[in-house]
Amino acid sequence: MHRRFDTTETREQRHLDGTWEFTTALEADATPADFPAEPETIPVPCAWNALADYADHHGSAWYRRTITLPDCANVRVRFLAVSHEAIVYLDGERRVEHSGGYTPFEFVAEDLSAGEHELLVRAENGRSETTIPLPETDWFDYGGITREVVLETVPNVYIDDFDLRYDLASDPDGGRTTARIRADVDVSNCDRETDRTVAVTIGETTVRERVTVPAGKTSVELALERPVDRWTLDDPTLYDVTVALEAEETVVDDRRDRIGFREVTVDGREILLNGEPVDLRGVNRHEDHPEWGSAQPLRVMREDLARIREAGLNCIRCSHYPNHPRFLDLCDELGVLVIEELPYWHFDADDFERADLLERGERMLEEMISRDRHHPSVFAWSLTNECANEQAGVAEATDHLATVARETDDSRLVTLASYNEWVDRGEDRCLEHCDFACVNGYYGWYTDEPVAADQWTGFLERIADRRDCPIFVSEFGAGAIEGERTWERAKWSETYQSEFFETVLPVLLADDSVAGFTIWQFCDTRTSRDPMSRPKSKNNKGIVGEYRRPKAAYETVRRLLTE
Ligand code: GCB
Repeated sequence: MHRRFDTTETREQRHLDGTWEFTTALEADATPADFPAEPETIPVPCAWNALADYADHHGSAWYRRTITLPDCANVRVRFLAVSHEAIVYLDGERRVEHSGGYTPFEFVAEDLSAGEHELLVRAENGRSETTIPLPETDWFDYGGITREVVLETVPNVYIDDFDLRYDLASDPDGGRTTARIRADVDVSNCDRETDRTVAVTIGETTVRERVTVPAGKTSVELALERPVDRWTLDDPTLYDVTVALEAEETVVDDRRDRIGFREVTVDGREILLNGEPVDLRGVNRHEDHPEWGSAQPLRVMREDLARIREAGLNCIRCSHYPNHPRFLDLCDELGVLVIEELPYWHFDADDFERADLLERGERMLEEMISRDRHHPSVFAWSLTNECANEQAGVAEATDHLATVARETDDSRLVTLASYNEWVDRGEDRCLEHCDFACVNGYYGWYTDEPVAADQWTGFLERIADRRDCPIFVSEFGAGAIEGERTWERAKWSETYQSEFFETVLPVLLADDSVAGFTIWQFCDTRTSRDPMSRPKSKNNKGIVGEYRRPKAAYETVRRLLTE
């Protein structure tokens, strides 16, 4: 069984999945009153560009639906993702705006009357010089309400959020592990000052603490009575967590989640999971599928993970943005490690200075950490990908983001993906802010010479000379058009791609400075980039095709990693 995100037992919770009214016909300055009398319809969640009618739509679109409340209520509406910019109206009144297509946002409306209410969303997937990501990326900017919308009623005093942090201690012989846990619980009050009891339950231990709102925040310390099983790759143990609000011993509100106990650290060239070196062998994965675009059903996520694990891979870099929380749930359950990333793709110093792009990225970082901090699978936050790391302005922005990441969550590693050229020339000024160094390398693809082991050995030596920390090859790969096989091993053939991994993987596996790698990439993905370098409008570097049919390279990777 699989958990639902945002679970609760006391709140009435509804997923607003289904058919919404929809229009792409409104001008940029339209208001809710302009919504047409006879609109079209669209499913939610859905990426509109995955539908034939809106395949090429880049710009704004409006969504509308009615919600019916049986009684007067306070209502919390949470959007798991709207790509990329959103403005939400309830009964014609603007309630919340959000920028960034991969992190959640919400609003709470108090004292709504029983009966019908109109929910309206303006979504925008056009990119500009003031969006993150910028207009130019190597993935497709699908638009729409691409993840679920959850509506729930909340009582007058309710749990807004909670954050669990823990310290683990093991017996000297490494046997029993005990956990000391701190739960920071935010309680919000929709009306008057009230006393409540906060009860936090993890596994079989419950701890209670009185709290007076609107003071609002309380911290509860727990030492779990029984030893805990650590979350490991072979045995990914998870514990249920309930945070409840009680009034006179009756539960009046609750929120539930799951947590796994594990420690991630670095030591010399190694990344340690629970104190033991872990060999990270992974793949980069975009949220993309020819039929669903970025709004993938759970079945696709499950099948992707099955293919990934079958190939002997235990790690995923969610390139280049926070993935669906259900995907992370699956990684928690299966014992797969995850690097999550912000969509700062190819930014230079001027980009970071434009408008409020640094503050906005900082907010995305906080939203990503706040959403995912209880997932044991997520072991690192990646701040940027291939930004102009040789520029002082980029180094400053990186330093700032790394500080925010560490202040918000000191239990995970911080990294970013640099590029082979800057590292080779000794010009990278950003990797020094990282706990481990991710470097993307494209020797044997974006170079004139065919792939050769010594290019890679030399490259790894040069990184190791420059950075005294674990080295992680975050991208390497070659394009292969599905079905293309050639005798002469020409670029773009499955033969070349397969030979590429046959050559490079053994070098990475044998090098002690390399703590891990993520292959570029899992499957072929749609892109809006230059068609000369992206045949069939795809990034063809998948080791499986767009429909997940294995290419020759998949079999090579599987053989090298599992046999
Ligand atoms: C990269 C980028 C990635 C691209 C990939 C490629 O370095 O990080 O987003 O898609 O190379 O295929 O060129």
